[in-house]
Amino acid sequence: MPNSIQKSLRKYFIMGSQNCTRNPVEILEAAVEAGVTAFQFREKGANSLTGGAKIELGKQLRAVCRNAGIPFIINDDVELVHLLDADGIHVGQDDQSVEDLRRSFPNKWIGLSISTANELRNSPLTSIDYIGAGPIFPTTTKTDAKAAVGLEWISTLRKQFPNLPIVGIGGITTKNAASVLEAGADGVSVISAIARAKDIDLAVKLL
Ligand code: 3NM
Repeated sequence: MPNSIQKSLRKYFIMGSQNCTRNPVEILEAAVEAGVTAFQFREKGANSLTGGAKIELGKQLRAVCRNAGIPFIINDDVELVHLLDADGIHVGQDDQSVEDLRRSFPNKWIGLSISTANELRNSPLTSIDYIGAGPIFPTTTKTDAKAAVGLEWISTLRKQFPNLPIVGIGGITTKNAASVLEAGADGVSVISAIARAKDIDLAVKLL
């Protein structure tokens, strides 16, 4: 159902408790109410939860997505995908191989971050459902983010793969989101543009 993936990527909110200055469940509820089309639980990096606390928060966020009828994707945690019956998993180039993931999860969405032509050459695209392309703009949210690749990376990918679901990531704001779509992405994925917004409703509508 490629069409449905492309639609779900339109406003793709990513977050973990480390990105939030208030209750993550309330932030996700507000984002869902405002119209985000997918959510990725990315509990990772400095100040993130682990073990039982991560699972407990994941359960609550999963429930919000189930009630709203939007896909719930887990960042790079196979066990949690099983435990929370997530709709998919997103991984980076240095995480578990997407071919192994496809064997484990024949029917779930698998997203892969691809930042360069070299990574693209080494990525088994037949095993994935969508590409996360970025960082499009500079970002400080991910401390180990690569150098910004610019909008050209989206247009390059789009030219090569007219039908592959592509979502832009990294430094995307209400002000530059339209340029990401114009370059050919199916949608924008953001952390701080929503998690740190003063007015989540307005931010989601402007994305
Ligand atoms: N992945 P913000 S950039 C989680 O390039 C993540 O793969 C990236 O946060 C990548 O929307 C990034 O606040 C951080 O810039 C995105």
